[in-house]
Amino acid sequence: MSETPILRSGFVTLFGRPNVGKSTLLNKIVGQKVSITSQKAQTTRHQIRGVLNRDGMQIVFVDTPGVGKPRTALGKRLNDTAKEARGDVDVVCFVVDGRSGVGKGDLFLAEQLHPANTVVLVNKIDGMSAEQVGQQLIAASAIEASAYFPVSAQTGDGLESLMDHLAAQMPEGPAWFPDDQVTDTPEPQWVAELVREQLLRTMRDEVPHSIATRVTEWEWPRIRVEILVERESQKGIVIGKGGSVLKEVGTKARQQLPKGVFLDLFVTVDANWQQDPASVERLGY
Ligand SMILES: Nc1nc2c(ncn2[C@@H]2O[C@H](COP(=O)(O)OP(=O)(O)O)[C@@H](O)[C@H]2O)c(=O)[nH]1
Ligand SMILES: [Mg+2]
Repeated sequence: MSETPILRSGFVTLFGRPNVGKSTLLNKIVGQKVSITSQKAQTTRHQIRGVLNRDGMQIVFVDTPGVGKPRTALGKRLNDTAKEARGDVDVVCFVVDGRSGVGKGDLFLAEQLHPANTVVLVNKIDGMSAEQVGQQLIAASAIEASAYFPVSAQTGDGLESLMDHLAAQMPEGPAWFPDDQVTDTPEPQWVAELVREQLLRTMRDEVPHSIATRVTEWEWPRIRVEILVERESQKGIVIGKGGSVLKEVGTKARQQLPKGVFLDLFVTVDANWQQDPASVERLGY
């Protein structure tokens, strides 16, 4: 940790509908994968913090679960998590998807924001024409905010101007994290997340929402991860023929961990984990 006092610091929340690219943005901004991403809704279930240190400044970005209509105890918990994250922050980056277009869902969510500390990010502009970007910025202007930025979380386009803008909004404050720390997700939770990410990317549509993961044993370099599903039939899908799916998931997750880690994955059926607030709580969501 350096001795240089941090003069400006603050919290910036990434908020918006599922799949608009909030987690991809966070990873790009902090320059390291700290939040898992996929094409499925409900990928992000925890509040994930990523820290950006720049000369004399520290910004803590908070990634949140996308907000939708809750149908289960898990869905409700995720919405609460997103709301909590917006409570006490300096800036809210409200992210919309420039490709699918700004829609009613975005406008509905945006009603809860305070325009003075809201910045709208029109994301996914890579591959969009200047005209399309312009149209989406006009559509986004229906959301009351203090600034609007076209960005691409994938290429990093537009993020420099965004960072300059955010830097100017940061109040004087302490360093919330040591300057070599990029995130505060505990290691076991991160390993469980990497496994869940691979499951999300491998499974077809219905199964992913039924899946939860958690580390049950941590005896370095051996880590045992439990995969919870809701139905017996899903257990078969997750394991795959002769264990093929589980093996692929394990291999891809392990590639992102330090060399020599031994990942031991096993599947259990818990019919109600999503409906039962106690289960949701136990899983740490
Ligand atoms: N083309 C493109 N795709 C993106 C961009 N940002 C995110 N995505 C994709 O959009 C999907 C959802 O991203 P994710 O970060 O998980 O969205 P979240 O639910 O808002 O956190 C993933 O498949 C990402 O690869 C972008 O700037 N350009
Ligand atoms: Mg996410």
